[in-house]
Amino acid sequence: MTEQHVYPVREDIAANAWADKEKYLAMYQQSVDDPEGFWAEQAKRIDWFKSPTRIKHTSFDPHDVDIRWFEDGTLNASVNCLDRHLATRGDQTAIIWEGDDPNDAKHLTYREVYERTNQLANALKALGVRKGDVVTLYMPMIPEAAMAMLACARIGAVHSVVFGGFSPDALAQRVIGADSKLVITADESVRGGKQVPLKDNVDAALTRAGAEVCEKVLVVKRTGGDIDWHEGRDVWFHEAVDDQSTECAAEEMNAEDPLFILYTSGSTGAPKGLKHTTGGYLTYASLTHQYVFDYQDGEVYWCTADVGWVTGHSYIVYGPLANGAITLMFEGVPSYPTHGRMGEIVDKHKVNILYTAPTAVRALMAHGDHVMDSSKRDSLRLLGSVGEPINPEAWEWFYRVIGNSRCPIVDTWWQTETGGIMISPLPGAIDLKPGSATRPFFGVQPVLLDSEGQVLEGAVDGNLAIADSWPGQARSIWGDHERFVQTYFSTYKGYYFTGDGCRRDEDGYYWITGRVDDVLNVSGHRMGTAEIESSLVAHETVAEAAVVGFPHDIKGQGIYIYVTLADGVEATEELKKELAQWVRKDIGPIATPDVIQWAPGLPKTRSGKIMRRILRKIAANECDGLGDTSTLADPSVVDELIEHRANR
Ligand code: 6R9
Repeated sequence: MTEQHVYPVREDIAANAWADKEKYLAMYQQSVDDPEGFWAEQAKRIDWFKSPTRIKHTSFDPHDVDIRWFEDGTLNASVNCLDRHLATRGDQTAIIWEGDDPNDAKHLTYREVYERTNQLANALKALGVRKGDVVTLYMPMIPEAAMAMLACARIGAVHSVVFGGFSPDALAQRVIGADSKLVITADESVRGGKQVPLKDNVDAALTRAGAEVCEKVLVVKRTGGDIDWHEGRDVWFHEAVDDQSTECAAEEMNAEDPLFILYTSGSTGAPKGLKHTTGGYLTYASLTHQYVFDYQDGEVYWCTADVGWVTGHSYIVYGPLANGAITLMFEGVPSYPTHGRMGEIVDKHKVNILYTAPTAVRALMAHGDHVMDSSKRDSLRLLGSVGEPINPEAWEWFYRVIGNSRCPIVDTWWQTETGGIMISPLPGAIDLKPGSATRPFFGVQPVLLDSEGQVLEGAVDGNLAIADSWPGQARSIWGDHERFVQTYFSTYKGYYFTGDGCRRDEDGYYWITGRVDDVLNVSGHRMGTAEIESSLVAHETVAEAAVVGFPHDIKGQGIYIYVTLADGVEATEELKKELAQWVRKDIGPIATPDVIQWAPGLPKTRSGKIMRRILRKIAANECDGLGDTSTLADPSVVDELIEHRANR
């Protein structure tokens, strides 16, 4: 462990930062001693129609999980992201868009985004969208995606963004689950020089049983590629929007009215639509964006995530725009047309703050230091990491090569469920240790517990839970509050359980060790093993399947699959390929299996539970330390699996 290596706060950063050491400690202390007072003060960063007087009403009691913040306040998120900046920075860039093609870029000012968003909001109304309706977005990384989110917010519709890499079935499941009447998409998206048929995927999704709830499809013309047209259902975005008025009165929303749903994977069952509400979420996204990235007026800020993930919601759209920041949105992939692209974009747009994922850093690192030779990256001041634990080697490389040994790295731990960053350094306040997310943000009280639910003190390893509510927290699972309670509040009574393991060191720093449940993290994307397994068993040749993660140099975790075939089916290499394609098509490219091993039998307890612990060890090639196998119904299956381990 390279834990001894500490990077002290840079004095020049501390001198101008929003928080130095003393200020962080004082604010943190107040935030936990007097949450009401602290958050009442912080809520003033938001423009309210009616300011909240009731600040915090939260219970983690499993019999009555009830989370409300600022509950008598009213506001509109799009007003906070757009209208309130017009007077002071109407002509300042809000969004820098960098296309997949390096020759494609544009700048949109706050006024331009405001006007287009209002037009779109009017168009949505004309298409029959009303307050409380769910609108599904299945879009490329183009400014229209951000504007669609804000237009929904403006009229009180709830957006549900589905990552553009998901399959038609995955999209259909989410459209149906949210009872969504309208989908906004594009003809095609462009990534790495290739077209992705978004509209075709929507067409396919809407043929699935139940998907007829969706009545309208609004289509942005991105490439002009060939698409099918469903008269009466499909509407061109430009035709619906161009003639609308650039003024649309903003709906007055209660702080606890839903702002969006975002589906994410859990350890069991279908993906869950986490429900985020308006007042607490926006306050938290904007406060964390300011302090964690130490955002200073006029700086160019680039988060490389996709808007299909929570990181894109909070740190491309809502946080930065609420703060009047310049946010860069990149359509493509970091390896196209060359591996130097990320650095070239930094130089081209003079990016000051770069927020990316460990998997992207490791992919670059694999090409050696010269991969960054095509850029200087002199404009960078701060780096950020999110999505999975960053191993100290990748951290050091990120710091030395991308950041020219000059820029602090904020390693930000958080989740779809948390709405915003929870554990992270503040660059002017907290010394860095490569691989550690360091310390909690204001209002966040991390707790480590053992498997019996005992709270652990001091330097120790445990399961990470949070002791009290913070405003950005998800309020429920859409349409299934009971599942919300079960998933997050029943493991440890009185706590929110994160599903992550974590170590606390002697200095009180937190080191996230990864998921302790059956959730995989592949290139920073969350995937439930159960989702992949149920996809496989739906194939006629498969009797049973077990999915585990294994250590992967670039992706962090790879997908390793054990398949038991149905009687009489021949185990061929062709079939392996077919099954890999099947999963890819069913869920999306991010779920493509890395390894498939035939398993005549799976290790099970006598009660029939698959012992994943053993399968994980075999997949990681740690066959010596399998631990206790005495509870297995048939221990010989393990020897068979070890003997035929898939060669990698
Ligand atoms: C924001 C986001 C959440 C899971 C989370 C954890 C892992 C995210 C991390 C990290 C270590 C970090 N994770 N950031 N692990 N260090 N800085 O990624 O949300 O997609 O919901 O994933 O990702 O395991 O529980 P989401």
